[in-house]
Amino acid sequence: MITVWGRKNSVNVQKPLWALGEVGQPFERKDVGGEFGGLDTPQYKAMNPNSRIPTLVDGDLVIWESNAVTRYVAAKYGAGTLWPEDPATRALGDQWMDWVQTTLLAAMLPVFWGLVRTPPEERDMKAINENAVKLVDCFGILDKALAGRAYVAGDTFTMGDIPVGAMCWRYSQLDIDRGSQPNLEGWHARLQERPAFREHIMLPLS
Ligand SMILES: N[C@@H](CCC(=O)N[C@@H](CS)C(=O)NCC(=O)O)C(=O)O
Repeated sequence: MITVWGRKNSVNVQKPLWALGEVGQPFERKDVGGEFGGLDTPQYKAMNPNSRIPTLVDGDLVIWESNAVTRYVAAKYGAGTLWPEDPATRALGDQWMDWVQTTLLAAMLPVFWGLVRTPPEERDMKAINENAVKLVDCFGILDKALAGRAYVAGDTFTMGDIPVGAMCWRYSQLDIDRGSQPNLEGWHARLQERPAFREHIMLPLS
């Protein structure tokens, strides 16, 4: 049985949960991190020396880093669907997965933490507003890329939709001016038709 360690309101935990839901692979989830703590115990650090979530255990394999975990689930349990056989399609999925980590997160984190996890009287509204503009610009890049295609790597849903899709749900829930991003909105609506997206991603932000 696969075990995913991590609280369910962590976006990084939600990525592999969504992937597992897509491929219909049974798993158990253990609450650690946030209010549950438990990340600094010797037992947990033996699995994940970073004291971060998620960590996935599948038999003898222990793996961390949410996108690597998501890729593993896709490759092992979703060959031909989540994990495209065509290298070019897979590369496009990889591109958007890496883009979340290298580009999107830098704008998302100050806005998400500022508006969702910080009491109003303690918010740095200048930093939030500046990063909100950058965040909308980032999603504008994805909006343009989605013109004429149903999913980020082409006509079918793949692992590439998962990290950026999880971020897009949060983006859609933030009280910021997103303007009009019709391709992004259409793609996000398609994601919301997926049972695993509804179960693991569409949770209240706070
Ligand atoms: N790059 C790592 C980041 C992991 C990370 O920072 N996870 C956060 C939750 S989203 C965490 O462990 N926070 C500490 C906690 O929840 O207590 C990944 O993608 O897995």
